[in-house]
Amino acid sequence: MQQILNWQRLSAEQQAQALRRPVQETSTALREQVAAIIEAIRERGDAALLELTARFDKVALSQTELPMTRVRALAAQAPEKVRAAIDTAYGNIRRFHEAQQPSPISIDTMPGVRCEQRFAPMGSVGLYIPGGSASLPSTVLMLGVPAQIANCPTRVLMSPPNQAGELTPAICYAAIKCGVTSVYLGGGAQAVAALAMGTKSIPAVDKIFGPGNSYVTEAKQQVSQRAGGPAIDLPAGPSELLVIADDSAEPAFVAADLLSQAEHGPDSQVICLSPSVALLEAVQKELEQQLNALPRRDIAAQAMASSSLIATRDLAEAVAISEAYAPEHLSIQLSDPAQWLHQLTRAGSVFVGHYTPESGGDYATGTNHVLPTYGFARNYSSLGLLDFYRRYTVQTVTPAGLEALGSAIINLAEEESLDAHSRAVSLRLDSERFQRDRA
Ligand code: HSO
Ligand code: ZN
Repeated sequence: MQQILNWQRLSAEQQAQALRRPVQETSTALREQVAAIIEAIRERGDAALLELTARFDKVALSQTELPMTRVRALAAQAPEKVRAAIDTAYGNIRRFHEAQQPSPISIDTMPGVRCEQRFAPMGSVGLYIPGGSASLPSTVLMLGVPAQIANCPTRVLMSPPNQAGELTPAICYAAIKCGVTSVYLGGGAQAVAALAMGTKSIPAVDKIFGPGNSYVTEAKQQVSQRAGGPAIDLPAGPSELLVIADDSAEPAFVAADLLSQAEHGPDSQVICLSPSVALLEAVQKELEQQLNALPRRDIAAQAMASSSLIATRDLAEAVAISEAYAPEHLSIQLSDPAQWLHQLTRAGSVFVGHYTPESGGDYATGTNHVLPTYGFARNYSSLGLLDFYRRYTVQTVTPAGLEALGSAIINLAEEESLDAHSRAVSLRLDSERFQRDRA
């Protein structure tokens, strides 16, 4: 049975232990293995990718591409129920992300000096969809919809093949809805390397998006550090959920939410904080009952081993713990959630009240489920439309503007002993052309 800890009675070391995230594998061995895979793809491209797919995914493919004609045919096989669900999720994700459209800015910082901020879509994006124990059409939507709204011209999807050497109808249906431009088969570090450097069949992309295991994460880090390498979205890690609940919470709802994240993987972490020991005891009972009924109970049980139920002095203490932990998902099942919401900013995504299950955000409310984990909610943002754009600036100075600004530029250039900088101004101000144009 899940233990209940009393925060006030724990030593500082025990408190840290209760919130310690499961160690992520970042050994030298992992780094070297990933570097070798990247090198193999760089040297031998498609041939290496096909070999690694045969070795790791146990599928012998004759080509890396899943042609769009085949993607369309597979999409047509998706059951009606699945298509309708994807349609609903797609609509909400689209509405929420369309509202995030950035507006260009243009202001005169002083007369004759105009500054602009503009946005341009990433030219080509690689959308990586992990394989593993669950197929994730929802992740296709979370990456594909913003890429489609931003109108990135090249939108490449890559995912490890199933045993038939293809992708599931649901993944294909979601890919078609998002207007993915091409689909390639491959997973792990080798897929990331192929997207980063390109092969004969796969185009190199400007930015790679998507969650994955420790190999994928390490590969994304390594390729982004190469000269001319792609940008990457955010450091992804195992899924997390922190619930803050009071006496008004429904123990069965809380337990169900905790288990929904625990079932992702043995390294997922879930935490429940409450000032009510009675509530925690009821959650504890519910966890036991609900866990036994789950097909993925073995995975969830392993995750529960590094998870905790914690009794806090009051809600303010629970809020402080959550802010320090910075969870990927934060659920507040409280009688007056609005009272606490404004204090809770360090989370990837917040789920408010008794009727907002965390799985709602995973699939269909409209928010993005690609979120900072592992404490990165402290200093990284949730994935959104802006991540599919580059932001850049433009400035235009008129003769009158340069006359007004000139001395500031010249004096700063002199302070920095950069003569050519200063001359680029004085030469203009002293020119005959300036005398003519100023008039
Ligand atoms: N909770 C996961 C996303 C997901 N859940 C996909 C189900 N499918 C990370 O936010
Ligand atoms: Zn989930």
